[in-house]
Amino acid sequence: MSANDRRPTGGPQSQTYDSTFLKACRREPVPHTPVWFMRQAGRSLPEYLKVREGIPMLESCMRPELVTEITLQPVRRHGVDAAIFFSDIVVPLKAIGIDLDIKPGVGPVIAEPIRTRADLARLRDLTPEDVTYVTEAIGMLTRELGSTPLIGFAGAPFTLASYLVEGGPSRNHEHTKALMYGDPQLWADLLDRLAEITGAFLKVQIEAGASAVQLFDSWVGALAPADYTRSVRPASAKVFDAVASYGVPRIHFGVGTGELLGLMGEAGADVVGVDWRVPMDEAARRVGPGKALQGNLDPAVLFSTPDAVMAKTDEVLDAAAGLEGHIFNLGHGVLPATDPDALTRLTEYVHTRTAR
Ligand code: 1CP
Repeated sequence: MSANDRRPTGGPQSQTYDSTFLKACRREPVPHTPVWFMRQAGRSLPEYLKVREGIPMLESCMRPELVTEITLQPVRRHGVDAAIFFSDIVVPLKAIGIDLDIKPGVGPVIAEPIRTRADLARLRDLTPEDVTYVTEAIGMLTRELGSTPLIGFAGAPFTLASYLVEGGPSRNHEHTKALMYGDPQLWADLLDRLAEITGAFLKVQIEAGASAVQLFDSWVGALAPADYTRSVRPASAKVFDAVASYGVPRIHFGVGTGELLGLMGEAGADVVGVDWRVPMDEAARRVGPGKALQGNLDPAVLFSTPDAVMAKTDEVLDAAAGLEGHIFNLGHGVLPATDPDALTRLTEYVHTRTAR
């Protein structure tokens, strides 16, 4: 089933159905181009730093009231068209008992990396009881958000595998690729396990009220198309299939994925996220008809002058002008030192320039 198919009859998703963001995801006409920013909550906001003070990252993801407050902060401040649930891609792994931490200034660190068949047994199924704090937070959030959609998210199997196999952030993904090429069956089984867990985690978020989901395959741009098709796409497709029947838009994004855009769309996304390296019109050619696109201002542009930001934004909007569905976003997450006022101005600028 595609995201276009049906209007929900009740619950939070019926309140957000006519929002500009969801219309653009469904490639319907919109009053203006909707805007949200990956990593819109977080260190760029002083109000975030204040409420997070003294609370470790993973712990803050498990406190529903704090999650609600942090998720709402960028919506209040910037007037963006969608909220993204405050959490992290490793939260479901923590929830099934993997010993990991999110280290400040580093990112996720895994105590014992997963590299052998015996290690696979540590990746048990995720049940809704493992993440009751997610269900609770999304319930609180959707009540507060009303007609503003909440985007749920998860890490895609490849990107999760890269953290689990490397043991932490990695530039070259050596261990991950060694496993992928050296033991294709173990690799396939690992990705399949992760697809089950990720699919279950997205279901929890949709059942709780998320109106769209984004699958982040942040680091899959490290792969050549043939390897992606053979070794990754089946698992990503399994995740998209797991949530297809809900009819909520499914967004797929990765960094440096210019050569993979068509294949990532074929994995089952309704919306394909584009980083800043490929112009939106070229991205549309690569993805083909029938999908909306999201992107793609270089987040570093926001460190430039307001005039330069507007000029670069015009380039994005002009390149996206012929698309059936466009959601404006950055080409990757908001950089921590970004001036929040630049994001507010950018949101207003896109709304005004695209008003129709
Ligand atoms: O203490 C802190 O503040 C830690 C910083 C931080 C934050 C605010 C991390 C550690 N994660 C997050 C929240 C987060 N992570 C969000 C919600 C915020 C929002 O978007 O409004 C989201 C969507 C994520 C998803 C995430 N985590 C991704 C995919 C998105 C992307 O940026 O590509 C990835 C790759 C991660 C791993 C991760 N978690 C944290 C860091 C610093 C990293 C990246 C580490 C690395 O470079 O490998």
